[in-house]
Amino acid sequence: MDTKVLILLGIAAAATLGVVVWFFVGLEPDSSKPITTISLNTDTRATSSTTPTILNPPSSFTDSFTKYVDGMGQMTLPDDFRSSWIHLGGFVDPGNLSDGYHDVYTQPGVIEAYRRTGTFPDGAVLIKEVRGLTSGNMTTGHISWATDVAIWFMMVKDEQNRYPNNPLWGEGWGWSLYEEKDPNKNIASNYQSDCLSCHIPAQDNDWIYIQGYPVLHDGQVSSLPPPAQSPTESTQVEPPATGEVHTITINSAGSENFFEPDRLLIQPGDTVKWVNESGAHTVTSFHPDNARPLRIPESATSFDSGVMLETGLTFEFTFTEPGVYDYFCLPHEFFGMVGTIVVGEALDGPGLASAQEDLPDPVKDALSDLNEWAKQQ
Ligand code: HEC
Ligand SMILES: [Cu+2]
Repeated sequence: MDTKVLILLGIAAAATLGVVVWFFVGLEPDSSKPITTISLNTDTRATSSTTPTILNPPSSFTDSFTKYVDGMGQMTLPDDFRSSWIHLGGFVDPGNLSDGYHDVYTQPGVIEAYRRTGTFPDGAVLIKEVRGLTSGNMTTGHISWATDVAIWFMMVKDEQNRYPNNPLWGEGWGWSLYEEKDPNKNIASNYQSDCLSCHIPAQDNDWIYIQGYPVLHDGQVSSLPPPAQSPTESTQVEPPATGEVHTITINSAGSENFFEPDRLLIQPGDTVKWVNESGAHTVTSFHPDNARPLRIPESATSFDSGVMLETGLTFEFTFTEPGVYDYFCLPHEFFGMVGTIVVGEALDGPGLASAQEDLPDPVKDALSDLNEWAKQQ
C-alpha cells in the first residue's frame, strides 16, 4: 500500500468515527446539555454489578499472590480497587454513624467464576470498605449517604494452603485489616482471634456473607444457613432449677458490646438467664469444648448458647458446682466481651487463674478486672 492510500483510509476512518460519535451524541436523552468530553471507552469490563458480562473473563486469579501478597503471606491493600474492580454489594448499619456503610469489591471476573462453580476462585480478593454515615433532606426524602473511609477488611482466597505458618491465613483465606491513617499497614495479627469468630454464621458459605451479594446467586439464597443455629427457646442444661433465676442482658450500643451485669454472685442451684437485647452474640464458657482454655470449675459442664441473632432470644444455664465461671461472646471476644459468674464462693480454681497468654489482650484485661472482683466474693 502506498502512502496516499493510507492517508485516504485514515481520513475515511476519522470521518466514520465522527459520524458514529455524532450519532451517539444525538441519542443522548438530554442533548441540550453541553458535552464537555467524549471518551472512547476501550474497557470491556462491565461496571454494573447487576449485569456482570465480561468478554474474556480471566480464568485464573492466582496473580493475586504476586500482586497483593508477599512471599511470607503479608497482604497489601490494592490501590485501584474502587475504580477498576467490581462493586459486589454491601451492607448498611443505619444506626451506626461511625461505620454505617460497608461496600464490598472484588476483581472483574470473580462473579462469573463464582456463578460457574459456586465457589470463590483461588486468588479472588474481597475488600470490604467501611465508611461513616450522614443524612439530610433531599428532593427524594430523608436520605443517608456515606462519608469518609474508616477501615478496609481484605480476604484473599487460597486453595493451596500456601502459608501454613502465617497466623493471617487459614480456612482457605488470608485475612487482613487496614486503617485510613496508614492503608499500607495491615493491623490484623491473627485471623482466628481478629476475624473468624464473627464469620461463623457464614461458615457454610465459605465464611462469606453472600446474602449481601445477590449478583452471585440471583437472590436465591436457599442454600444459606438458617439465620440461627441458635437457641430459639431457652436451653436447659442442668437439672430443673430449684433456685433463683437471675437475668443478664446482652447489649450492643454503637461499637460497645457488653453483658449487663458482667459479674454476678449466685448460689448453687440458681439459674442465670441471658436475654439478647440487641446485636448478635453468644454466651460461651471458657472451656476446651469451646476451643478455649478451661476457666470454669473442673467438674462443671461447659456451655455455649450458639449465635443469638435476634432480639429477645434467651439462653439459660443452671449452675450447680460452686466456683468461678468465666465466659465470653464469640463475635465480640476480640473486643473484650466477657463475663464472670461466682457460684457460692470464689473457690480457687481455673476461673481465678491469671489470663492465658494466647487470649486476646482485651480479654486478658477484662479477665484480670473480673478476677479482682471475684476474689472479694
Ligand atoms: C464484629 C464481627 C466481625 C469481625 C470482628 C470481623 N468481621 Fe468481617 N464481616 C462481619 C459481618 C457481619 C460481615 C457482613 C455484614 C457487614 O458488613 O456488617 C462481614 C463482612 C466481611 C467481608 C466482606 C465479605 C463477606 O464476608 O461478606 C470481608 C472481606 C470481611 N468481613 C473480612 C474480615 C476480616 C479480614 C476480619 C478480621 C481482620 C473481619 N472481617 C472481622 C463480621 C465481622
Ligand atoms: Cu457479643
